[in-house]
Amino acid sequence: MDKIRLLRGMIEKADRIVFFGGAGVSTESGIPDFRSDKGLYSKKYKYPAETILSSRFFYKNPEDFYDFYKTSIIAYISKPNPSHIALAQLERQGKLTAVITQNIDGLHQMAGSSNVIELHGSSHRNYCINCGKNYSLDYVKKTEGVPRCELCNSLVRPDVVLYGESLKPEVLSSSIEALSTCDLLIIGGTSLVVYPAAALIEYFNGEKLVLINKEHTSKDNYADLIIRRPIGEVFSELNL
Ligand code: CNA
Repeated sequence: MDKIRLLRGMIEKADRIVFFGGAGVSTESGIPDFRSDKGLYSKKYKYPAETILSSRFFYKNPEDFYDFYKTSIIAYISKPNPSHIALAQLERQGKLTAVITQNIDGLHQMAGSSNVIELHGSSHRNYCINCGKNYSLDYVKKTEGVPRCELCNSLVRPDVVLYGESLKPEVLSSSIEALSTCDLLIIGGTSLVVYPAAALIEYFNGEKLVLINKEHTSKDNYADLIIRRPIGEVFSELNL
């Protein structure tokens, strides 16, 4: 049987589906991932991308951080693709209980998903590190250079988890709850090398595990079905 039909059958049979995804879910929306051939880690910058996206670097060199962050990440945030749209549709059908994402682009919400657990936060939320005033993504995009607070002129930072920072406990606990109570887990567009996010899938204890990723991952051996194709194409063909 072809893999699309197999996956469709699993989705039909499941009552509680969770989707766990990463940057590969948004590459078909034009947002580069980190580790693909053309991903951000393959480009030459003044500093390695992992260094720039660390908490230590952010507070020491906000100019360089924002230069990279604005031109290489948030500039590309555009429109949801068929993966985001199909996952929102599955939630409306009462099949999908949660999307757990490592992405910070907000495209799942834009597509209409409501239970989105953002492991690494969101570029759509920003706040002043001194007084806590909130700012939109637009504010950050439109400010030249480093965004500063209108009230106290302090640094505004994205509500994203930078390297060296911890994931929020409530985000971890809701992910564990969703993963340990679903019967079908679909993992897609993630290299599964970023921890602790990748370790969360160990909490899955349900019937079927599906992996949709262009490349091999360390969890391939755990999967009941592996589809090594662009995930947007897979969801389009599913025709949910
Ligand atoms: P990654 O390490 O870059 O891995 C992406 C994986 O997806 C790779 O294995 C690719 O082969 C695969 N892939 C790429 N495109 C597709 C596609 N169309 N269909 C199927 N597979 C595809 O990214 P991870 O998410 O695993 O790493 C976690 C980091 C990346 C998180 O901290 C994110 O915040 C961060 N990130 C997020 C965004 C975003 O918000 N859109 C963009 C870039 C990086």
